[in-house]
Amino acid sequence: MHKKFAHKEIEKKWQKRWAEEDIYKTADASDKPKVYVLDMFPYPSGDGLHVGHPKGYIATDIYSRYKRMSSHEVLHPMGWDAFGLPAENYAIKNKMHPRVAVEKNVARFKEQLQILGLDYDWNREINTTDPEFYKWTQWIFLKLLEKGLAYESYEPINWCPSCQTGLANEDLESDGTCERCGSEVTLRPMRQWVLRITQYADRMLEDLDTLTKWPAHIKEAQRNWIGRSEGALIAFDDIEIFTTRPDTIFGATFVVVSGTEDRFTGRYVTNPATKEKIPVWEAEYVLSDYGTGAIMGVPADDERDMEFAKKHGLPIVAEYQKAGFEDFGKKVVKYKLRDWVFSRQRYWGEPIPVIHCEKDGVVPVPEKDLPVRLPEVEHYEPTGTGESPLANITEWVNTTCPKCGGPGKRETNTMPQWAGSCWYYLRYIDPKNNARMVAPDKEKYWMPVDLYVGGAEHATRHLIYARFWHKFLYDIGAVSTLEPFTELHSVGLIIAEDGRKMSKRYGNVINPDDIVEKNGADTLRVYEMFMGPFENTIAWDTNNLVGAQRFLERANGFDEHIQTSEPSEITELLHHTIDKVTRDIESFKFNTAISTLMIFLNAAEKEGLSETSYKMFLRLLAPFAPHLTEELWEGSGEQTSIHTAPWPIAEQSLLVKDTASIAIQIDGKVRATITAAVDAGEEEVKEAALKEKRIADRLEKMEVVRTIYVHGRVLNFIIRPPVA
Ligand code: ANZ
Repeated sequence: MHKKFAHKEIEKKWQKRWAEEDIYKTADASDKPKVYVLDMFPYPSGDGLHVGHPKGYIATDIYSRYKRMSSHEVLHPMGWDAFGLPAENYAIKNKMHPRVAVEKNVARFKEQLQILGLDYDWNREINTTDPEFYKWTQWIFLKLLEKGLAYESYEPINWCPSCQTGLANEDLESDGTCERCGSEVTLRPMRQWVLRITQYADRMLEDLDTLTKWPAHIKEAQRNWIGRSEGALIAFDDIEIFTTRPDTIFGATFVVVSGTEDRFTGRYVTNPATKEKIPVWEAEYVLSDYGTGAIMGVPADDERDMEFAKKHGLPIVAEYQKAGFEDFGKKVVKYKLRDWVFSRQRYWGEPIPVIHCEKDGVVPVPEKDLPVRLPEVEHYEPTGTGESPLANITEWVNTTCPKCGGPGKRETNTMPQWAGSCWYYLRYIDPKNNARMVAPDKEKYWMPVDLYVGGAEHATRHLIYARFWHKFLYDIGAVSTLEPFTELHSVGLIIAEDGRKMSKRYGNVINPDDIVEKNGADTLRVYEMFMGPFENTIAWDTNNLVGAQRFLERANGFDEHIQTSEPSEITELLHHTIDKVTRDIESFKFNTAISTLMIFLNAAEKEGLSETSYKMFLRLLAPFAPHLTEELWEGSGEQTSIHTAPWPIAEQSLLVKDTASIAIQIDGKVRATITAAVDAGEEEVKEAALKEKRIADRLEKMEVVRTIYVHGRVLNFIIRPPVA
């Protein structure tokens, strides 16, 4: 039965009650198993949220509600990543102090999240621009400095002429433009602070293999970004080249060094293998900051070298002798990853906590003097001179050297936007601790983060930096795990109905507040989860939004179908539904979880259901539609919140209908029959088959060449005697 409901009243009533009763408050430690569920925290930009933002937050909300109902202690916090260029550029554009802009934007974002009924424990809210937070960001920097992992350098770095600051490679788009504003960047020599991330390259690479619950594409992106290559350095007279193919040296007919245009230098060098004189060219395709910035050209085996040789009429040797990998020169490992350029010539960031003294050089600010507070200024626009706006505030800059007591000057560069997000997940565990970054017992209980959800664009930025800092914190004994995030899901974009990105420029942005106002928060939540697979990019569709609303209206009228006795098919279907919804939430398949609930509703509307089953259905729907289900739960006579009620458990004996018997063959002969879930995959069936003694015995001394699986019917092992 369709039954409309007053979503505005219901939502207001329950949000107020949940806040009053603080039902989502997380204990610091507990006897229950813990689950730490984390969202990538937003930059509170001036535009507020559009409907794409909450998609990930709704998913983690469902997951954490389900875990809370399954008697876990749940940590699901939220905070603000509010330093850095996005906040500062917004403030400058709107002629507002960045601090004021951030306060305003945070208030707006928070309100937008709260009307969705998300279960965050707001007692643990953090903000990276809060001095009590960035004190610890500065503390980590001091530790990096102490261990020789932060250093000053004068190398040319990426400079964005529009943002007027130096940038790291991770701040560039793949075409080399500034990620923030799209400007062409130039190389500019300047003093900068750099973090020795390359020292962790091998460990970051190796430990990717332990992250079995990360999407393969994200791990692949990190592997490519770190870009480890084993090769050799070979001297062509005074020019040293880097190659991964020293075996091709007899085919090298020219040398190319990095340059801005294709041109012959007029020089010749000797190929150490052939002893022939070969020309030295300059070209753009050789990168100045990779390997040695010089290569040997082997047109026969390298496509780019072939193209270059043809274009400039250079010799091509098709047949040549292969050298042994070891025959020439030194074996080396090179990385694409560069050390992290860590200073910005901008106002809105964490001050780098060091003092420059004429006598003592760079002196770290003593830990007891942290935080080094960002001073109030009138002009915070970038200066463009390569100096930060802080350089003009002499009362702040001039200080005393902590070592000799003589005059000193504060470092005026600030940290990049990524600094706070490198460790923020640790602070939620112990947000008010002013003696430590995080208390060790709490850290041990809550870490690692069990589930992390956010945008795939962070694959080679935030997720690289955070893994680096985490490993460093592990090395200094500040955290107890090697990796910060056990399971990762990337959230697919929601694009506009017209198929374009939602953007003010196209006037196609859908505001979540409007949907909540018109259709309700529960409708928006169910709709966004029902759109399709979580990781896919999907276009907004208002018709389907109405479909989600109808489903909830039917759930609202569902109690009219309650009867004293229930047909056995409905009982069986309910337990199948419990089983499927549970597995689907665990594996982030929210769309199929919702369709399973819809199938049950359809059937039980026709056949009728018991009150017990009705209440189980409400509990299964509760994480998706927390307001409506709470109202119905209360209406059914319950006194305490549905969100703290136990999650239903499927009765295994009622699930038999969902199993199939599968013939297990060896070389085509049936040797056993097993029972497995209808939707079991090949791996699952194989595992079950190998548990059968008759099968295991026959396979024991044989090698399985391959298996053939006919879904739900036959698994055939093709074997042969093992090769000695
Ligand atoms: C000769 C050769 C023959 C190469 C061949 C490849 C294939 P990775 O590390 O896997 O990316 N190279 C070296 N330094 C370079 C630079 N600064 N800019 C552009 N290219 C550079 O690839 C390393 C290979 O890329 C090296 O091995 C070198 O070309 C090129 F059949 O040397 B090779």
